[in-house]
Amino acid sequence: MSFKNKTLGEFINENQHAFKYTTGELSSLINSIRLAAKVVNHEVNQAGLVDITGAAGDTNIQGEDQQKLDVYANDIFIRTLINRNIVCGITSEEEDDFIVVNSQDENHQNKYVVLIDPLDGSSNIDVNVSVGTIFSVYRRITPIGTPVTMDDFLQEGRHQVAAGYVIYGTSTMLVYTTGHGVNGFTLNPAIGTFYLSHPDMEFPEDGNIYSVNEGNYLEFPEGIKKYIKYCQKLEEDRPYTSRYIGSLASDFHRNMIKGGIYMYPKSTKNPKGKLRLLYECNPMAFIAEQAKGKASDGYTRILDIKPTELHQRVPFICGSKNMVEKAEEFMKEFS
Ligand code: AHM
Ligand code: MG
Repeated sequence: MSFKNKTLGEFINENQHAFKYTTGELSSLINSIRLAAKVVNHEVNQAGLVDITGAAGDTNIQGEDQQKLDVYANDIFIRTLINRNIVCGITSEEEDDFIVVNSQDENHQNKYVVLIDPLDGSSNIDVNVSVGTIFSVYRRITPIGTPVTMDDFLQEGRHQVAAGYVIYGTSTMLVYTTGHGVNGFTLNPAIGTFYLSHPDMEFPEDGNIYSVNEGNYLEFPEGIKKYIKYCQKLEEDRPYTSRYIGSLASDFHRNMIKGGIYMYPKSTKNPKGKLRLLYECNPMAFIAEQAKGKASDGYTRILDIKPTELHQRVPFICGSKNMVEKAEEFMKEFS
């Protein structure tokens, strides 16, 4: 990456015209997420200092309560989106219910809703492993001028107009799509600017990485067990390897670059799967399809599932097209 690379701000401006509703609202929205991501990144990078500066739940030197990072990230994203007056509603993995946002004139004129998992994989923070933010954007379906309703949030994933993730890792990256391919931007922390580092990202059609929490193996459906055994069987076309971070954005990101499959099937412990359809699976599925990959619950395309509740969980299989199709074959035959 050099200073010849485009910045995220330049990229957003240049690609605004490619979006069918060209009011600039979606660009402002992505810009707000970019800003909030930088603020959260700064805080996540301080996490290792917690023993020195005080743990979450403690009171800091100014007498303010220190927040847990996931609560902090939630506040930052929600406040940034509300303050910039560009969305009509927000729902978050950290909130029980959706938030109705009034535009400045209190007239509910904005068109977009944002669904967000502000700090996914947050149990990894204590051990200095990457965490992420995952976001998803839809156009409201209820009339402009009225408050948003649950229907605006419970849209099938195929109606997303944008989705993306941020990884707070060895480098901080923002990867997103507005339905015209997937592009990745890396933060230069010295100057606080994201640069286009990964243009036109695509999953290789095939891969050799499978990512799953094998601690739950005995509880998995038969089709998944058989697929895992298939991955482990050493044959000429299958020198597979297992990689699992336990932080969805990072596992997905690695698999998109190298070729692989991520699975969070249902199990006795999580009878519907663990991951949330609205905050985790739909945005990742949209990005995966835009990057020529696939995402399914084992039988059905994730983006075609009609959500019935905000915090709904679904089994999730996502990654290189041929690998996901193979896992689906095993599900059809054995589960
Ligand atoms: P969270 O939303 O509570 O952080 O859980 C989601 C995370 C994903 O990032 C990750 O892929 C998965 O949970 C790991 O779960 P497990 O520890 O059960 O393997
Ligand atoms: Mg999560």
